[in-house]
Amino acid sequence: MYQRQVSFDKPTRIEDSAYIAEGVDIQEARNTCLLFSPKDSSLSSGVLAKTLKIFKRHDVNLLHIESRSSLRVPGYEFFVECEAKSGNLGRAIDDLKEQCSYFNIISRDYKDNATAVPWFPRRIRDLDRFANQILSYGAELDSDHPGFTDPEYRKRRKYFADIAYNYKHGEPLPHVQYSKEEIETWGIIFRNLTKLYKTHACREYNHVFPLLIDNCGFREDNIPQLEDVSNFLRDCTGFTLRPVAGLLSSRDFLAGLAFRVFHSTQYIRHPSKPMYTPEPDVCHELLGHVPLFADPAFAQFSQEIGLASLGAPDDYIEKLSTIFWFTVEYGLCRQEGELKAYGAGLLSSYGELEYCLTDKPQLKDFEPEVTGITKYPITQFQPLYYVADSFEQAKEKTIKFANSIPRPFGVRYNAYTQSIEVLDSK
Ligand code: HBI
Ligand code: NLE
Ligand code: FE
Repeated sequence: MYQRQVSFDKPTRIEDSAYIAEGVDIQEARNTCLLFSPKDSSLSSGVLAKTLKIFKRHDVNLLHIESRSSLRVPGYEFFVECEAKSGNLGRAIDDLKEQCSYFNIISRDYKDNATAVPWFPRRIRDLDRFANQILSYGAELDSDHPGFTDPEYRKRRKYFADIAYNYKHGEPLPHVQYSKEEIETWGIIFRNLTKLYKTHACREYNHVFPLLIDNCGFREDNIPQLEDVSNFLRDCTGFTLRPVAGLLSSRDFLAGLAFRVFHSTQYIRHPSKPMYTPEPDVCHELLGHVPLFADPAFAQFSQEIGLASLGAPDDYIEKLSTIFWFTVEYGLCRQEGELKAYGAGLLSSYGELEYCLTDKPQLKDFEPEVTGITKYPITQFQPLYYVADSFEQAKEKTIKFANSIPRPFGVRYNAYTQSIEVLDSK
C-alpha cells in the first residue's frame, strides 16, 4: 500500500510527537487522532493545504500527519494526530466534517461520542501514560487483603508502587533488595512449584525453565531482578517487562501486549498466604508468565490479543480480557494425550496447579466466541478451564475472532520503530 509521511510545523521531529511540553497537563496533552478523506481529494489540487488551514484557524496543534491513497473512497486519506483545547478541537472537527467524505476520530473521550474510536498508544513510549491510571495504589489495600493490618507490608507495597509510578520507557528496570522474609516466601513457592512442573506444566514451560535458572538467577534463595529477566526475554522473543504499580484497566494492560511489553508487578504476596493469591505479584509474573513469553508461538499469540484490543469497543475489550483470562492466565492444553497447564495463574499457585489437573474442575475446548463470554470468579480456584490443542491453534482461532471486531482500520506493529501503523484496510 502506498503510504508516506509529511513532516509538519511543530514539533519538528515527527517521532517526538508524544512529547509533552513542560507544564502541560498530561490529560490535556493526550492526543486525538483523526482519519479522514476530503471530498474530491487529490494532493495536487491543494485540498490538503485547504484542510490544514482549518486546524490553524481553530488553534489545533498538529503533531503528526500521514497521507495515503484511500481504499475506501477515491482520492486520499489523511491520518492526523493533534492536540488542542477540547472546544477548539470540536469546532475544527465540525468544519472538517463538512469537507470530508469519510471521517473518523480516535480519542480518549470516545464514551461521549458514539462513532469515535477509543484512544490507544501508537509508540512504545506512550505506555508511560498508563503509570498514573492504575486501579488502586500501593499501600491502599482492601480490608480483606491479608496485608491490610500489617504496617510493614503496606510500607513495602508503597515502596514498590512508587518505583513503578516513576518509571519511564527506556530506563533500566530498577533493581530491588528483597528482605529475608520476602525471599523466604519466594522460597516456599519456588520449592513447591518446582516439584509439580515436571508433571503439570506444558512442554514449552519445562523447556524454558532451566534457561531461567542458568541465566536469570531463578533459585529458591533468590528473587530474580526484573531487569535480568526482561533482557533474557528480549533475546528470546522481543518481549520486555515494565514495572507496574498495581492493576491496570484491561484496555491499558492488553495494549502493552501489542508492543510485546508485559506490565509486571515487583512486590511479593503477603507471607501468610503463599499457596494462592488473587492478586498478581512477582511470583506470579516470574514463575507464571515469564517462561511462556520466551516461547515464540506463545509470544505471538499474546501479541495478537494485544493488537486486537487497540481501539476496540468496550464490549470487545471485555471479551478479549476474558479470552486472556482463560488462556494466558488459566489455560490448559493437551500434549501427547495428557492435560498440561500453560496459564500463568496456575503455574504460580501450587494450590491451584495441583487442583487443575484433578477431576474436580469442568473442562471445555477453547473456542474464542464462547470462551469470551464466560463468567469466572477471580478470588478462588477456577471451576472451569478451557483446553487448547496448541498455541498455534489458539492463535489462529483468536486471530479469526479478532477479525470480527468492528474497527474502521487495521493495525500492524512495526518492530523497527516500535510503533503501531494504522492502516486503512484490514
Ligand atoms: N493489570 N498489572 C496488571 N496485571 C494483570 O495481570 C492485569 C492487569 N489488568 C487487567 C488484567 N490483568 C486482566 O484482568 C485482563 O483484563 C487483561
Ligand atoms: N492465583 C495466582 C497465584 O497465587 O499465584 C495469581 C493469579 C493472578 C491473576
Ligand atoms: Fe497474570
